[in-house]
Amino acid sequence: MAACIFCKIIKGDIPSFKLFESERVLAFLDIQPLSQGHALVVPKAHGSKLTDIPDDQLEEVLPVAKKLAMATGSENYNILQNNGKLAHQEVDHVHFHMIPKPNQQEGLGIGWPAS
Ligand code: D5M
Repeated sequence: MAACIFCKIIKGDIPSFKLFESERVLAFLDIQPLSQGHALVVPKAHGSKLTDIPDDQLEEVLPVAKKLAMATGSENYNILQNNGKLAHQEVDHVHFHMIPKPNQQEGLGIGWPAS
């Protein structure tokens, strides 16, 4: 979709710090990170809501988020999707956040990229 910021990132028209890319999924660092390593895992198929995305386009999402989480070296993280305005979705292209929550004893790994 022409006006969609994540479609522009997927096309390479807007720069991003890429962490993982496959035919169906792109993962990159969030520009407004809630913690160091906050990543977004984005199905390349455009859709505003989770129900807009065909199941086969979602298959890789959780495994990729898991890989990214493992690459932080911490077992503490949130993986979440904000779906709809009331759920605080700001970008209308489905995406999943992987937000590390390391405690003070856990350093973040330097495992980027996690592929
Ligand atoms: O979260 C949308 C997220 O998208 C928010 O954390 C900022 C992030 N964002 C917005 N534009 C960019 C670009 N250009 N690069 C990287 N990250 C970006 P939501 O779940 O919709 O509230």
